Amino acid sequence: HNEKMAWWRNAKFGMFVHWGPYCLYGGVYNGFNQRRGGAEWIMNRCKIPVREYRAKACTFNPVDFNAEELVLTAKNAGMKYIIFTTKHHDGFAMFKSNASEFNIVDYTPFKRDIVDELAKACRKHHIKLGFYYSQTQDWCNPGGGTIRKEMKEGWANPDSVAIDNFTQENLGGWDCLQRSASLDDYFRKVAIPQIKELLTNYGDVAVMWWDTPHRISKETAAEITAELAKYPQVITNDRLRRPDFPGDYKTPEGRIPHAKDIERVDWETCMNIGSSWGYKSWEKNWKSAETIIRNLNTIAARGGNYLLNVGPDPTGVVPAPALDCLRKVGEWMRVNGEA
Ligand code: JFZ
Repeated sequence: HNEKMAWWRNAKFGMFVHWGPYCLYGGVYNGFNQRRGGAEWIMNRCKIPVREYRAKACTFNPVDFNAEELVLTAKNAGMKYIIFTTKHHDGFAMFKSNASEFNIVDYTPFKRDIVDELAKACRKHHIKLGFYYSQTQDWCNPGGGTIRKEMKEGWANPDSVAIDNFTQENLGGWDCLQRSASLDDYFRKVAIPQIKELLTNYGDVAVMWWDTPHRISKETAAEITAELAKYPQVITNDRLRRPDFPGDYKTPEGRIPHAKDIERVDWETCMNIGSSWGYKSWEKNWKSAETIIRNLNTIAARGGNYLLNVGPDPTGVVPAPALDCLRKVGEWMRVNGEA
């Protein structure tokens, strides 16, 4: 355990990247700004039907994406690792997958395996690469899990799609296509095969970053854990299943824990550089470089890591205010940080 954690404990600073076809909406649906939640949640928040969301994903063509540029943006800011959303809750795989055609290579005109390009660029520039993978929630693959199924007042488009009544807690969401298979089918046919693809097709994986530990069974979590055991270098966070699969480190979100609560525990605060994980076209609340530097220092002083998120836009580039902030952070690091 200590051996595989060594690089991670030294790293202190990493880049989180939330990127997928949700960036095409940029937090706007049918002319309305999404009112709540991150822009990566727009499909769920606005109850966009599976067919419609898939049609949108078909147009994803981020021709300006350059993996090396992204990796160098991180490296120049003093970051030592990248955690990339290989599949977020929308179910779209940013890598070539044989388990679901809903992936960047088979479903879009772009046809490039983004995870592969990132893996190569990270190896070239000595940056560790970890994979965010939404293991239970999957809104587009049949049987995938869903939370927040119901429409609520105040959402951007309360009448965008008719919602029928749900009877089984652990089955899909607002669209009958999601309920055409069971959650168990989804794990067997999509999630577990994709996790195996991620662990085998891209060289050494530094971290598996699970998310939303809802409704995954103990058996399924154990099966995934057994698969991971074949790759002893892989570090995992604490969001596979709670509370019996604690992983290697804790993930306080958007906040910096007090030192007295986190003694002798590995932890990583994940935080946005703006106000949304996924790209939001109308973002106004960009954090200043001063804020980021102060947070990084507080976190490092308390023994944690800082995972700072950026959300590339539909063309494949990180928004200018974020780049500007990271450049200033890098300047500070070169003067005050450790080389
Ligand atoms: C989850 C995702 O739903 C979200 O889109 C993003 O990927 C984020 C990093 O993780 O959201 C969470 C997860 C955990 C908490 C809050 C939001 N939490 O523990 O407070």
